[in-house]
Amino acid sequence: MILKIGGSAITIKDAKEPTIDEENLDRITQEVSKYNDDLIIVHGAGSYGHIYAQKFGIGDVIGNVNDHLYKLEGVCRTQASVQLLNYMVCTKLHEKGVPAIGIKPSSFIVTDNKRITLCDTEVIKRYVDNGFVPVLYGDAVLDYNDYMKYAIISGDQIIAYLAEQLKADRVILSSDVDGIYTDNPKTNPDAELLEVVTKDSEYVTTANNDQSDVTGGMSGKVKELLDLADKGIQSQIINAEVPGNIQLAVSGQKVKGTIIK
Ligand code: IP8
Repeated sequence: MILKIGGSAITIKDAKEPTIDEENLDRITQEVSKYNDDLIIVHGAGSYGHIYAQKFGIGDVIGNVNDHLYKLEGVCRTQASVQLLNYMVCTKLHEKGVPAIGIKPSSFIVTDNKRITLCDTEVIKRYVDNGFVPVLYGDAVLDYNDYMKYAIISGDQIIAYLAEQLKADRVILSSDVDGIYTDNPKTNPDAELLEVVTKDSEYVTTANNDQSDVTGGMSGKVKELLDLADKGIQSQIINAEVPGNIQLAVSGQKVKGTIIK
């Protein structure tokens, strides 16, 4: 099983600087610890990644030499910040008895035009086979496109890639909303949660303007998951902010949310 823990659930995403949501991290890792079969966790970056990625314009076309120097600093700062978050997530998982192994995506993934092209999953697979729980995350990586040189990959792109390569049985993506709606539930009281979304569904994904999200928020997630569904792997979006949801979902029980197939 591949589980994405949304960055908006474990960090305060609209904070002005990287800020952890201690309470949620503690609860979510506790819920995850109830699962004891093959598992890969991927977490989002929340305020640990998006603030830097946006400030330094990582993934934008590089202008002059000074701009390149600025981007170098940005890649360093983004990587260091999300790695720190990963360390905190893994440490919390260890406290709950989960054999979590932090794996730095930028050390073995290269993108081409922001899509993963180089990524050897053998190490991840071997960790899983030995009973570990690899924990990856959205990161700033090298990109083969010489105009941009660097890119941000979301945890969502990573889960879709790993799910396909490692033939995952189940993919769960937890975020800070219940799922996908027919319309914006904040502005339309008649908006309904869709239990199932396919590429033919009519749905609306909302953006929260207070939060910097360089990887496309919910619409980016749905796109990744619809592509995955096209390859025959269905997934489920659930709300990690609701206590008990992750535990129910990982144990295969019914949870409010949206299935993408
Ligand atoms: O939070 C974004 O990953 P996401 C990664 O899964 C960075 O979209 C570094 C902003």
